Amino acid sequence: MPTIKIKGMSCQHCVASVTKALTAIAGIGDVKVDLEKGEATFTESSPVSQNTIKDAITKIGFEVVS
Ligand SMILES: [Cu+2]
Repeated sequence: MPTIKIKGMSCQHCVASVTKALTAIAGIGDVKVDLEKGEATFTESSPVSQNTIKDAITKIGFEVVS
């Protein structure tokens, strides 16, 4: 299961925004965001490029750090 590190999340509202943004990407499902670790995990039903994910996160004001 892919895991990404996200910088800038501080509350459950951020978690909800990130979850929504990731879920909206075609091919990504079962998104789980861990606020304390600053991580998101998800499943891919089809390959999704790192850039697509980074763009979606950057667009809502956070940063993918790995
Ligand atoms: Cu927040």
